[in-house]
Amino acid sequence: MAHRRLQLAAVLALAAFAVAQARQISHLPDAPAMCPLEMRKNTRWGVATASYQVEGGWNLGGRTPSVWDTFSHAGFIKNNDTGDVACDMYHKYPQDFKLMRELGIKHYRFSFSWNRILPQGGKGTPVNPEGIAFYNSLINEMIANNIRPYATIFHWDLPQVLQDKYQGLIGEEFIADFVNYANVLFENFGDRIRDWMTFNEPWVTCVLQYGQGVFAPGIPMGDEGMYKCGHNLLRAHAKTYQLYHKVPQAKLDNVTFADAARGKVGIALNIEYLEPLTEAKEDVAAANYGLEKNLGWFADPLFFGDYPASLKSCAKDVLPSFTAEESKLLKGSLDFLGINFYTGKFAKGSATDKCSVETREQDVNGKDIGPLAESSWLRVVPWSFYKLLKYVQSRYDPKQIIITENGVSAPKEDSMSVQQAIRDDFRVNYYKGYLDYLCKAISEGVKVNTYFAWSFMDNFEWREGYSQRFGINHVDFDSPELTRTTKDSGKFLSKHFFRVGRGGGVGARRPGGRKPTKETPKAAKPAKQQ
Ligand code: GBH
Repeated sequence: MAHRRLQLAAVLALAAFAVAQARQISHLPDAPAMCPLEMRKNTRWGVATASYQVEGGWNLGGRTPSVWDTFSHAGFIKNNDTGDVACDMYHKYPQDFKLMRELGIKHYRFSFSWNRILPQGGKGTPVNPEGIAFYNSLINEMIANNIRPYATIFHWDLPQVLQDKYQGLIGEEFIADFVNYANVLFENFGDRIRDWMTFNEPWVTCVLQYGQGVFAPGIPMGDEGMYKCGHNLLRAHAKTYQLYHKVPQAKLDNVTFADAARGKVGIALNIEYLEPLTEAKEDVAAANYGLEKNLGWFADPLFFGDYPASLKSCAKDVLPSFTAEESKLLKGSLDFLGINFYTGKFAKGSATDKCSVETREQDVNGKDIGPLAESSWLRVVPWSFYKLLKYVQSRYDPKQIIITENGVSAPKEDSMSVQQAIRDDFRVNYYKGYLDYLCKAISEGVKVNTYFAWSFMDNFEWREGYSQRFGINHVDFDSPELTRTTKDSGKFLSKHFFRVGRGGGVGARRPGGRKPTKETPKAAKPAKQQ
C-alpha cells in the first residue's frame, strides 16, 4: 500500500511538472508567418560559439596564451573579466552536447584554439597531442549526439608567440603559419568535419584588432596596418582553400582533403546593412560604398579576384594590390559564403566627398531605426536582414550562403535573476522578426540553407566580458557549476526550428575519410544476429 501511494505521488508530481512545463512554453509565439513548415524542414538550424568565449582551461593541457589571454590579464576587459574559465566547456562539453540534443540541435559551429593545437604557433613547431586529444573527444562527443560539426579555424585568438614574433596578421609570415595550422586541422579532424570557415569576421580582426587596436592585441596600426592585415588574411584564406581542394594527400590515397570528406571551405564575414538615410543620390551612394568598403573589401576578392574599384580609389595610398597570380587564386576561393548578421543602420553621404559614409541610428524625423539591445552597436532591425540578403545574392550570386551568426544581447539581462533572465521576450521577438525576414529572402531565391543562432549560451563577450549576454541558454556565472538554463528564446527556436529542421548528415563521409579504390574489397556483410 505504501508502495502504491508512493507511485501515485510520483505520477502526480510528474503530471504537475508536465503542466508547469507546458505553462512555461505556452506563451511562446507561433512560428514566424513567412516561415512555412516545409521551409523550416528543409533548412539546417544550429547554434554557434567560439573557443576563447566558451572554453576556459586557458593554461591546461599544454595550451599557451593567445593575444586575448594577454589582453584580458592586462585588465583591458570590463569588470576585469577574463576567459580563463569562461563557460568551462573544456570540461563541460558532454553535458552541453546533451543539452543541445535535448533542444533538437543538430548543427554546431565552434572554433579551434590555435595555441591549444600548436603552442608555439608556427610552421615546423610541434603539434600538441593533448590539444588534439581534447578536440578529438569534443568532436566525437558531438557526433555521438548526432550533431554535425562546423569549424572556424580562426576566431580572433592568435597565439601570443606569433604576435610577438612578427606582429601577427601584419607579418607576411602569417600566411605560411596559418596554412600550416589549417593543414594540421585538416589532417587530424578532416575525416569528421566537412564544413570549414577559415576566418571569423576579417573586418573585426583587421579594423578592431589591428587598425584601431581596441581589441587584442591592442596595438593600433592605423589604416595601413588594417589593410595589410586584410591583404595577408585574404591570401592566407586563398592558400588554405587551394590546399584543401587541390593538393593530393598521400595519406588519403592521393585524393584531396575536399574529395576525401566531400567537404567545403568558406569564410564568415560580418556586415551591418546600410539603408540610405534619404533618397538623395549622395545617401544612396554612401550606403552602397559603405557595403563595398566593409563587405566588398573581403567578398569582392573572394568572388571576383580584386578589391572593389570604389575602395581602391578611396584607400589608394594604403591599399595593397594583388599580383595576377594571387588574384587568380582568390577568385572563387569559397564553397559557401558565411554571413554574421546582427543589425542595420542608416547611411548619410556627402555631396563633395564620395568616400565619406556617416552612419546613423535615427531617420530624418529622429525616429530610432529599431529598439536598442544591451550592446551599444546593436538595434533590432528585422527588415535590414532581408535587404542585406537580397544585396548579397544579387551582387555575388553565391552558390550557398550560411548565416554563421545571428543574435542579440537583451537589455539589462546581466543584472537579472536567473528566473527573470530566462523570460527573454526581447530575444524571442528578435529571432521571430529576423527569421521571418530570412524566410522571406529564402522564398525569393536567396540561397541560405544553413543558419546558426549566436549563441548557444551566454559567454565571454570580448571587451564587455560577461556583462552582455547573447545566449539562448543562460549561464549562471556566479554558481560553481556554471549552471546552464534554457531561456524562452531557446525554447522558441527549439520548437519551431531546431526540432523540425534538417538533420546533420553526420557520418555521411566515406569510411575512414578515404575514397574507395578498385582494389578495396567490398566490406563483408555483418553476420545476422540470431
Ligand atoms: C560577433 O561579432 C562575433 O563573431 C562574436 O564573437 C560575438 O560574440 C558576437 O558577434 C556578439 O558581439 O562599436 O565600432 O566597436 C559581431 C559583429 C562587429 C559587432 C563589430 C560589434 C563593434 C563595433 N561585431 N562591432 S564598434
